[in-house]
Amino acid sequence: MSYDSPFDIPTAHHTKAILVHVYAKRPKEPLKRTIEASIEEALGLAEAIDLDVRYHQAIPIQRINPATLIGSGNVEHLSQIVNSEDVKLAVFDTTLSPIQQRNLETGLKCKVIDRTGLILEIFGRRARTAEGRLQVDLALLKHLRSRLVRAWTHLERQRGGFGFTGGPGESQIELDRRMIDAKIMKLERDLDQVKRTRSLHRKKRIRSDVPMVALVGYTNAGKSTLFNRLTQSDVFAKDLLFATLDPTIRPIKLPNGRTVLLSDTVGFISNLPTQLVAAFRATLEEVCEASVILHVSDTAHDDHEAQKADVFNVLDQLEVDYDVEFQKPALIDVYNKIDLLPTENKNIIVNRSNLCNKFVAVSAHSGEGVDSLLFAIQEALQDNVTSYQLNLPAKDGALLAWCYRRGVVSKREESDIGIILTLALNPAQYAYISQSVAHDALAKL
Ligand SMILES: Nc1nc2c(ncn2[C@@H]2O[C@H](COP(=O)(O)OP(=O)(O)OP(=O)(O)O)[C@@H](O)[C@H]2O)c(=O)[nH]1
Ligand SMILES: [Mg+2]
Repeated sequence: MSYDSPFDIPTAHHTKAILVHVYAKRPKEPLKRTIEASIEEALGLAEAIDLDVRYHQAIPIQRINPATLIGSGNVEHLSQIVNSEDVKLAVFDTTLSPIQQRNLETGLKCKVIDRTGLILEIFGRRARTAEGRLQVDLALLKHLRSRLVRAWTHLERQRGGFGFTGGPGESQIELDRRMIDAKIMKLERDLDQVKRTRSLHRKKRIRSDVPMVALVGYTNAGKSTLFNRLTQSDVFAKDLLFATLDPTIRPIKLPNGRTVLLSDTVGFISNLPTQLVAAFRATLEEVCEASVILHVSDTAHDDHEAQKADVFNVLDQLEVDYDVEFQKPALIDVYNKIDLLPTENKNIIVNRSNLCNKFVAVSAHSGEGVDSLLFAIQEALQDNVTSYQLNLPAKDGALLAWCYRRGVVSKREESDIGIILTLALNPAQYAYISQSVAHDALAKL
């Protein structure tokens, strides 16, 4: 699939790049991550678009320089490296103002992108479905609109096709802004359509009473690997940040025979641009409406705790109303990659997991703990159930099969007129059955 980088980063070759991480020399709050870990992650992001990072540096900042962020001495030093290594791109692992970006490009004599730009570039290359493309394009345009200080070559190339000639005397920026606004409006309309279709699908699923279980977590936590193990499928999973972008949904069977739908989706990261969170709302709505959220984390990662905090931060931005007390949706903490832990640490986590089913230790890699996870999901879904007795005429095989498929049958007796079932039903299941049988056939126990 060809991809036209909005930041003009060549996609065919390993572009030579430098990476600059900046941090406050005297931070107001203690840092959540070490500087090394932050650089490691930024290098991972650069790798995700095949950059050939020739040099990286962490620069302490005492005072933000409004013109260049890092000050002229640092710019001079970096420009020498850019020159000697024939570097084409400088990635700043922070947010740059449009002015800083432009001045840095002039000073370094190469293209400059910041963290948001880098993440948008990755997402742009990963998006495969029409919906993914729409969401990325929308986030990208909003990003570009917020930094209209110069003519964007990307827009330059596309200009002309939209018929925005503008009146005489209008500035180029105003023209760009109008063009972008028109495109944003169109994309928002298209996305609305996608949302409507998604919501229809969702309503259908709710009607058919197949609960949704959503995987969420930091990028590279192992969501897709776990998804593949649970669904016996083969979606793309790799040691790569943002390997997954487009959501996938597949059915799985719980130990009691009940079928649920499992969804895999885009991972989160610290400082996820708000435009991206907003743009991916349609995709992430699956998460908002899931009956159970599986929060997958990489237990073996040094930044495990900081990553968890970042995920909950994004869930809050999405206004997902999860609940560890198993109201709706239930949240299960899945501690993944336990195979990588030293035995002692692993034992502590596994023991804790044995005590509480809101917390499950697994290895998506080896399969250890996956059975317990299935039981934990089952348990979370049992929440909110009431016992009923159903007198079912023997001829109603379809409803009988429905009850077994959903694993709600706890007792079965045969009588002269049919079958008497004891059922554990949640309100949606109760509503479904009560519609399908005579009103005195279903009674609360
Ligand atoms: N050792 C070990 N590696 C794992 C485990 N689960 C996943 N991995 C590895 O971790 C890397 C990331 O896995 P993915 O499943 O792609 O992670 P993800 O959460 O889907 O990541 P994104 O789609 O990028 O958000 C891959 O190299 C997996 O093989 C595990 O339990 N143990
Ligand atoms: Mg994935």
